[in-house]
Amino acid sequence: MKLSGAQVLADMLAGYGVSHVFMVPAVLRRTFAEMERRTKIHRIHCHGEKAAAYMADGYARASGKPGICMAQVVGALNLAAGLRDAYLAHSPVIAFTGGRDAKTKFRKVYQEIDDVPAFEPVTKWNATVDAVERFPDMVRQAFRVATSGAPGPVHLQFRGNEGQIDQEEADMEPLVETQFARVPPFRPRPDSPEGRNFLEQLQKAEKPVIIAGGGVRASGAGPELVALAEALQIPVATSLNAKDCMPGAHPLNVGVVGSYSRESANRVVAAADLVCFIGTSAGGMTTHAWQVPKVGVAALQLDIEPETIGRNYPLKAGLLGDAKACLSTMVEKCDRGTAARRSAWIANVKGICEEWKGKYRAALESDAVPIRPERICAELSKHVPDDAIVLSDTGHAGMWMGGMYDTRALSQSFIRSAGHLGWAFPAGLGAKCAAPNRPVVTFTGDAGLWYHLGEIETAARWNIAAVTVVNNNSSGNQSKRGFDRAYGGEQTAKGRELWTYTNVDFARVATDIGALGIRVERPGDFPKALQDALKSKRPAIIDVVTDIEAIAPAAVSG
Ligand SMILES: Cc1ncc(C[n+]2csc(CCOP(=O)(O)OP(=O)(O)O)c2C)c(N)n1
Repeated sequence: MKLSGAQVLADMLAGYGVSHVFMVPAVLRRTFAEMERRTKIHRIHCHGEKAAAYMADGYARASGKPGICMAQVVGALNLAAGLRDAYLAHSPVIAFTGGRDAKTKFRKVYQEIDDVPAFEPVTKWNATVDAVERFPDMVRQAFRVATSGAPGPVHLQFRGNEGQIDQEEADMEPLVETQFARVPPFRPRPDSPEGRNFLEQLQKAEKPVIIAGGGVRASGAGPELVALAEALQIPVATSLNAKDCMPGAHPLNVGVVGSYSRESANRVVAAADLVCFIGTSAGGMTTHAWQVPKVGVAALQLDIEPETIGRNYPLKAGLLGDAKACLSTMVEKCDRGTAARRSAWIANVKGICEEWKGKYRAALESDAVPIRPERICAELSKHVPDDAIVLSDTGHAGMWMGGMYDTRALSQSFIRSAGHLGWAFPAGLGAKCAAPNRPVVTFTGDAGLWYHLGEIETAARWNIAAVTVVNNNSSGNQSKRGFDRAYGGEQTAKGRELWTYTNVDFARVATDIGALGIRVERPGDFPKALQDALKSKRPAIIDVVTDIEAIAPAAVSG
């Protein structure tokens, strides 16, 4: 069949179930024309390539389907910068850029450099499409790599600064492998002596803890995680990335462990005699730089990626497989009678969790004005709907939400920035595109919102009805502690100019741009503001005026 590259690409994206693509023009223009003629794909054009990448990332993490973002040659590195969070978070984002043409390269072509190397550290696969006949196999491979194993970003550079190769024709078949249209394409389930040994070790332990990570989330293994924890009476700590894999209110959930964490989780993990890592690379954030748990603790690890198993903690047993498949086998095969040997440990764990609640109750219920961020988190725990997707920015936002926010049910999702300030607002817009029928609520600081403020216009133009809650303390006050340290105790008054901003009412800014803006100055007004924003079915910014002196508790090591 003679088809143009543009026709093949449009048909294949539609075939893989892509509903939105995110970009800054001009790239693959003929493909966009064919999308309009041949598909129902929405073409969301943004105010910056980094925001486009973050939207694709939010789309991917909310749905498990690859998120697509694009840039022409001069915007390519802006797009690459935006892939870094997806790479850190194992998010299946596929980036298309325009690139060099063999006929003109090395002649000082306008706007052109060799972009391909810059994509190398932020992708699982980084390739060029130089002949139009290659569109079908390269696009299929992009989806295969993005979704399989530990998922992650892929980059394809199309020949021509705007990817003009898409106008060329060849005999091509737009074949689609729907198995790779979402994560995970495979669910390996070993029924092996290793699997049995893994379960035995877990059952034998008297003071075990499970640390669940993003692999549990990607695998959709929350229900199986809860079932195993209940069957064997094992407490669960999650990484920040896996916070939604067990309801926060569940009596066996001790909270988020690591650096942006809850004290009870770090204390329980530090006291455990066996740590079972599931779907987590046991990296620096989740282990508070390998202090919680200490290296040397008896450990088990289950993961989909062989090279992750045992990388950071020597193991008593490792298991290669899909979290959902392996956990469901363990639920089937486990000996519930062994739970009794953990009753003293469970009582101890419950005491630690109660102590945490007692310690932070006053802050979580605080009526103080300016508002305490802990109170916003507590209100979100109570009032976001049962089917909501909640996103959090990084830095202080990650600390506040990691420690103080709880999901109520497995039907709620939680997605966090893997380290980039400013990620959450555009990612929330992408999440809303992926799940238009679910409420989306994003929590960010004002410094986080400033990064991509222009995307309020994108949200208004497309009526992407995500709600964004801004912890507005007119500063990036997470930096306060670090600058105090740098000044050798307490910073000078002038030192504050390193992390403070002017006081801006983001509700007014949002209203001017065409979104709904609500300013909240008293904590009691927050629930109604959230309800009004969700009911409006419009993009909304809730600007919450908070206390610049409020600093999140630092992680404990034991
Ligand atoms: C891309 C990027 N640059 C810098 C940082 C470092 N950083 C982390 S938190 C933060 C300030 C956060 O300010 P805001 O979002 O307003 O939250 P607040 O600390 O005021 O609660 C900065 C600069 C980062 N995480 N990512």
